[in-house]
Amino acid sequence: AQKIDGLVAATYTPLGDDGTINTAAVAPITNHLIQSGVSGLYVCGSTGEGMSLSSDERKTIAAAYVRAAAGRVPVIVQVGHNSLADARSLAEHAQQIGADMISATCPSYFKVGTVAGMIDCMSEVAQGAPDLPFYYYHIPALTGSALDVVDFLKIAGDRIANLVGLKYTDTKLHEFQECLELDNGRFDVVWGCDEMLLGALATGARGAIGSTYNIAAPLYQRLITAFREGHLTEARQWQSMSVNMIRTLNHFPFHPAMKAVLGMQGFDMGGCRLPQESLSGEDISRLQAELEAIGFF
Ligand code: NAY
Repeated sequence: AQKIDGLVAATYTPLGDDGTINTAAVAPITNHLIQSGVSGLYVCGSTGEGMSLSSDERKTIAAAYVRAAAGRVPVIVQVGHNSLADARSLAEHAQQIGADMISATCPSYFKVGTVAGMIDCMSEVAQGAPDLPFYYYHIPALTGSALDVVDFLKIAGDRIANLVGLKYTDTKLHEFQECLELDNGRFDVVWGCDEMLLGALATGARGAIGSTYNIAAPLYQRLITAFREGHLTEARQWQSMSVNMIRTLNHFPFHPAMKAVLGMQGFDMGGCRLPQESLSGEDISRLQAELEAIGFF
């Protein structure tokens, strides 16, 4: 099966001034991301505010990114939903519109208590798009379900026909390595914590999905090249820049700040949906000054 390789941008959902989705902004950012070396798009995840959109809006945004990518890079649609029926219908839609892969979080209001329960939930979703590779989206900090993913893979691998791996958004490198090495590398396990990319590469990562690849893909490309060529000191310097950049972004609500940076780079993404509070004009100026001070611009 096709594996995820390189940097995949967890894309933003552009919003207009009135807070409705602005599909016209999808093509320009997509072209920019592809030109800056991104090798895939992950749509309607945490970054894309998938959980703050209606299912109709999610379908519209997914279709806009698939259309804009036009087969140049794979598009992975995140379809997780508290209603498994809705998740399944989003999966069906992703397959219909020609997305390349799907991924899903588990329900999160009521927590999933056991590996068997997780397999039941995820197989219902994955069956909506039987022709597409399925990645379980492990993000315990947001879903509150911190099941043992190694156990999940061991059992789910034979129960969910199209399960190919995980989007691993946690910080446990040892667990990530275990998932990667399970059954001689049977599963594609994709890294999701941008500020620890170097550690993940050292542990065996091939692909990574992240929000900051939207604004700084070249920085991370240099990190990967330095690592592959064995220049570890240089690779650490690039990672350290990323850590610094993320620390600065975290002085503000993170995703609204990221959207503001994309605005500074010429891509108007608008604000975020509540509960994420958008930045004021004054905040945006302060963010820009702070990023200039660390040499980002
Ligand atoms: C998603 O679905 O958009 C992602 O999970 C992308 C991964 C991001 N994690 C979260 C929790 O949003 O890119 C990371 C994260 O923003 C980055 O490492 C900065 O902390």
